[in-house]
This record gives sequence, structure tokens and C-alpha cells, in this order.
Amino acid sequence: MKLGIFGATGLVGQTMLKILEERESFKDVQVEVFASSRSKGQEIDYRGQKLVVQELSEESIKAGGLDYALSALDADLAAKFLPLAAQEGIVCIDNSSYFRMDPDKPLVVPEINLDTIRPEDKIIPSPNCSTIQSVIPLKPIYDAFGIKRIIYSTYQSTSGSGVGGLRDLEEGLKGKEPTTYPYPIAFNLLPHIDKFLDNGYTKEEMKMINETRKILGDDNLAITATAVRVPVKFAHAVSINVETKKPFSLDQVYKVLEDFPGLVVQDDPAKKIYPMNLYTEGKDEVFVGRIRRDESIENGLNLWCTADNIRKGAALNTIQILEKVAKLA
Ligand code: 11C
Repeated sequence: MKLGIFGATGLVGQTMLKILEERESFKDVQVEVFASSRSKGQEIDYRGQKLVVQELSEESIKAGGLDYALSALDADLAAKFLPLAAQEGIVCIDNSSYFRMDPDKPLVVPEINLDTIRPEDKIIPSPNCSTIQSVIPLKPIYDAFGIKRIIYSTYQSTSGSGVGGLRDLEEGLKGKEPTTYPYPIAFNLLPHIDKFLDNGYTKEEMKMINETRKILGDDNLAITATAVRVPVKFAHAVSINVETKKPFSLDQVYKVLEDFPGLVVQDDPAKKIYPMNLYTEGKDEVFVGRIRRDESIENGLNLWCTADNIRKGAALNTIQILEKVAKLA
């Protein structure tokens, strides 16, 4: 099996390679790395070898003989190159937003909806990072009690904006002006992630709303979201307020959350145990805590969840999809 990493030199591409190295299931897979012309010829260490970065182009895709690709390309480049790769028969797992809401394509979180992938799918989109970590605790609640309404409030780290976001935070701490964000992120919060749309929401907020509906398979789910950038380097947090259709006990909620794969309940307020961004960095699981009733309504529940946005929110989710599609795990 031959696997291409598209966008191998960025934060997500580099994390894909790190995770592939960690996973026994990929030890016999031949890996090739692709990026823009700027990185052509650069060498990347991988399992004791040096991988030479190839320029991603129509020619290199045609010549590559790849079976699968993990794509960490931006949406515009994914739009340009993935259909070409798909035409060559390469199954592409895509981290970008470009194909996510295409009704002819699935939108996959392996713990939830692997069954939506059809044998003929050549481009398989992976959701936005803050969506992935939110739907994982919501899915068992949805299945057990039904969901009437969701209110998301996010606390998203600067790595979500790539190296430019991380740099604005580091340099901002030394008093330098930002170059990626419109205002300083050091000692500040920005209620502004991605572009503003005509309805007053940001694109990030609408991604959470629309992608959650698609993954849970419920177009009529009432959802609202406020997405905020916070001065943290890695891992996003989301406060989730849920109104369920059926009544629940907190014991039942703990049980369904504890039984769900990929999810860890960290919830013991008396011992000051709750999920935190700092301790979530580098972890594969989604963490959930601060589980309590919303006492202002009849069937209301509050959750706080964290996940490493570059791992489970991006690189790892695509690799877990690939493992299933390529029958490696
Ligand atoms: C952020 N969620 O934290 C974004 C980054 O659609 O995959 C990922 C954007 C996407 O800024």
C-alpha cells in the first residue's frame, strides 16, 4: 500500500506523520510526502528514513502510483487537487472544509458514522476540529435521550490558525503586533474565528452548526454557536449546553458517556478534576467533565469538553478513517 501525505510540511501534515510512526498498523505502508513548490526537496525523518518532499501537482499525483492520500491542504488547494487524485483512483481522506457539506459525500467521525462511507467514495471529508470534539460526547446523549437544542461556546487554541496563530501568541507575549489576527491574542480573547458571514455568525460557528447536523443525521436540530480564540497554544475547549427530548438522570448520563469509545470522563469537582487544555495536548481522546444539570430548564445538561485540535481534531481523525477504509485496524 502506498500512502501520500498532501501538505506534509504544515502543522497537521507533520502531526499526521508523527501519528503514522506511532501506529503499528502503518509499519508496512510506503509513505510519500507532498507540499507546495516552496518545500520541494526538503527532507523529513520518518521511521529511520529520509522522505524527500515532492511538489504537489497534477503530474506528481499522476506519477505517484498512490492508493490513498491523507490531505492537510487548505480548502482551495483541496478543491483543486483532490478531484484529480480521485480520478486517478486514489482514496483521499480530507481535512479541509471544502467537501464537508457536499450532500454526495459523507462527513466522518469513526466513533460515530463509519457506516456512511460507501465503497465508491474517493473523497472522504473529516470534520472541523471543534465539531469533532463536540459530537463525540453528544452522540451517546442523542442516542439515549434525543436532543432538542444545543448551545456551543468554544475556547479555541491558536494552533487552530497554524504556525501564524502560534507566532502571534508567542510574539504578542513580548509586546509585538499580531500578523495573523486582527488584534493581539496575548492577554486577550477574540470572538472571531474565520470570516464573518451575512447572518452575523462566523464561518467557524456555522461549520459547527451545519456539520453537527450532518454527522448526527438530523437536519432540524436547533443549534447555536459562539466561537472564541483564546491565548492557549494547543487543544480546544467547548462548553456545551444541551436540552434533551427525554428526561435523564445524571447517573444515566455518566454511564452513556463512560461507555462511548474515544471519550474519557474527567469529572470530580471535589477533587478539582475536570478537563483542561494544557493536559489535553498530545492526547488522542476527547475529555468531558463539569457534567451537571442546567437547572433553568426541565431537561437541560451542561458539559465541558477538551481535545487536542491538531490530533483528534484533525490528523488523528483522518488516520482513524484511513485505518478502517484500508482495513488496517
Ligand atoms: C480553528 N477550527 O481552530 C479552525 C481550524 O475547517 O478545518 C480548522 C479549520 C477547518 O481555527
